[in-house]
Amino acid sequence: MANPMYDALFAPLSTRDEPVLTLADGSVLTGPQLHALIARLAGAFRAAGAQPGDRIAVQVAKSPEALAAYAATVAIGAIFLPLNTAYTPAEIDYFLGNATPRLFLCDPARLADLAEVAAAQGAEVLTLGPAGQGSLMQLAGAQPDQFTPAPREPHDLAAILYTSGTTGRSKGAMLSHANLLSNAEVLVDLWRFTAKDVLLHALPIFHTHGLFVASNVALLARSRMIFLPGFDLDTVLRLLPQATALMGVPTFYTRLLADPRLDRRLTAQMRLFISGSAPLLAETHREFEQRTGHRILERYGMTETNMNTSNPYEGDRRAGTVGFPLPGVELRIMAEGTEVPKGGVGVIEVRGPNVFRGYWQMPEKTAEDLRPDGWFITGDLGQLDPDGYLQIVGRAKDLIITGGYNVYPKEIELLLDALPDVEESAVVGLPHPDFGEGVFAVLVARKGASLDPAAALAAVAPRLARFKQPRGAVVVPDLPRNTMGKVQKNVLRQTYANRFMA
Ligand code: MCA
Ligand code: AMP
Repeated sequence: MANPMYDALFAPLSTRDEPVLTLADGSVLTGPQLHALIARLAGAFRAAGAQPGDRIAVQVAKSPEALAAYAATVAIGAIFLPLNTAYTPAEIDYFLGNATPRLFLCDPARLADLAEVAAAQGAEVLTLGPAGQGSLMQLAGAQPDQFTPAPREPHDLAAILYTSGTTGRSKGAMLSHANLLSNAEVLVDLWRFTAKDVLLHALPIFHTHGLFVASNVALLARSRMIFLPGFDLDTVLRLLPQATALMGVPTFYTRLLADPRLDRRLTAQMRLFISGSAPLLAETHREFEQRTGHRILERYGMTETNMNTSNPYEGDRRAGTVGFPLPGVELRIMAEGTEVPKGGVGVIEVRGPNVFRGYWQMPEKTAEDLRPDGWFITGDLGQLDPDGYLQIVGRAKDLIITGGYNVYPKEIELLLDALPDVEESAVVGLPHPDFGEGVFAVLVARKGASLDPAAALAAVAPRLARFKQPRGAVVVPDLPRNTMGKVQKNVLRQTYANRFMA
């Protein structure tokens, strides 16, 4: 019986008798070793009571065991639910309450903070630390290193990834085996990944970019991965000469460019540099080419859709554009209910086998964004140039992208507005030299209250992952509004534009 993702991505490991993961310290895991690890974790999940269709929520450091936990979840026919390691217990409480997972896997060092949250939401806790310590591996130790995967249909769910909502509550994007696999197949082909490639993997594996774009593509193409716990500049520079491909967010590229060690010699054997998750400045694209001779390939995706467009592998990789729709993906630019003529600006909509199956238990939210005929409304503003290259020119949604992580202002505004001395607030993204955009709060004090901006930020900090916390704030008498009474965030962005630029 078939299990589409297991069969395509993980079953082949059993016969790849070669290193498939190289770690930062130079140690390796061969295909059969990783395959056996997946089998033992699958056995452990089953022993802990997980059934096909159950959610398994995971908030752990990146490691081979964490990657194997993803594979093992797929193997038992359950649904993988990865969570940013920066999330606080208050944030985790929401995800567990909404997704009602059977199991919650967390770092043993955070067990004291999270056990109560998990118990309140009815999830059983297992632990996994960065070095493989914790109860999961203890349970796995007693399991066989062979495993028969649970049968799954292509439309069955393989993962739920949460993406923030404009109302401030995150929505779980339901992704099927067919969604994920079809996208990986297209990308392997388009970007020419083969068994000769070595992917320098420095992204987190709790979001689409590192988990599905990077890991799925490498596994499907049987490429080796240099699997790093995160983006450490010195380590990446040291290991670049051993790699053929890198996938990163724009911050990776600006940090690399800021280091004089980046040059043609260091990147001579590289085949491909890919950027996505946030806009890559045309200037970064040009500087990178001048310094290394490589033209970065920029692509565009979303949690709900995986990848939608890509610059060409062969042909002109145009700075400031995200290229063409992927094979099998339809794309249109819409304004006021109709498709705009080529060259016009409107909201990007996409349709194809990559488009998700809706938001977990939120049919109204699904109906707002996913049309009955399959078109998904991205909320990004785009424009097609005469040659058909897509340019992202803005966002119809109120969203900040900082270092590749999405922050929805509404979530932070709700917390700030609830403070006793705050009358109202507006949170905006301002140009930031390292993260592209930095989070900034504009506050209005309640009548008669004396409001200290730093104290206000400190008060909301415990409920927000560090990357969501505003890095600056001001108190103003009033927020600028248009004639409809809507806060003019564009005016705030202009007024404070240089706040983070030294
Ligand atoms: C860390 N910090 C951040 C961020 N990351 N603050 C704002 N934005 C961030 N992205 C905080 C740290 O907690 C720390 O706080 C301070 O900033 C400095 O941290 P630093 O050591 O410089 O950060 P880092 O650990 O080096 O991380 C930066 C990073 C990382 C490498 C850019 O954020 C990262 O790996 N980003 C990739 C995100 C990603 O994978 N996105 C894909 C989403 P303190 O001040 O307390 O010290 S998927 C997606 O978007 C779609 C589908 C797509 O198209 O791909
Ligand atoms: P996520 O919530 O992680 O799914 O983020 C998806 C959003 O990231 C998209 O809707 C875009 O706004 C943004 N994004 C992804 N890739 C790019 C890119 N290459 N250029 C500009 N924005 C991007």
